[in-house]
Amino acid sequence: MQKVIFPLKRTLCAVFLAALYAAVPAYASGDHADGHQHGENTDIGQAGQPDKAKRTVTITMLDTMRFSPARIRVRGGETVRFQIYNAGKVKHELVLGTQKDLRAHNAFMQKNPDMEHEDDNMVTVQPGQRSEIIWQFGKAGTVHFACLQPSHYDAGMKGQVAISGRLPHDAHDGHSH
Ligand SMILES: [Cu+2]
Repeated sequence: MQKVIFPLKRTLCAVFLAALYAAVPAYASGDHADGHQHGENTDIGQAGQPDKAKRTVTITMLDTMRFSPARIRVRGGETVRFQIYNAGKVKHELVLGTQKDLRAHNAFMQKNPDMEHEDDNMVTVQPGQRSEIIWQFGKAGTVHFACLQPSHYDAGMKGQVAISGRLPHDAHDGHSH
């Protein structure tokens, strides 16, 4: 894979991301469990283990600035293997995050358009290529995803993962379908 990384910009991005995610645990870890959530899930989950991924979801990136599908449903605690295919002719990304983080990150990316960045919750996919994110979702709520290539997010290249209650075999309330 050809990749040009500008060390300074990459560092800036790493610092920016570290600041972003450092701000999250105050809500996510819940030392003060007051249920104060504003409807925003601050727990986006964590990098998943490949052997725990029972389900594969294919997401296609399109030059119409869309992800297909853009709405995905998972269970709380579920580990999903996302196979992400760029069917377009330009580079796209998929970044998982809270809506607030993605908006902030997007604003930052507009000012630093050459920046390459990578972490467990994101991939950059060249035209015609595919990549993968294995992700374990946390508690019920919504995790957002977006392409942060310049102007793509603003053009609507975004989607949502709706997380429902925990997996049936994790529950102890006898609820089943
Ligand atoms: Cu894009």
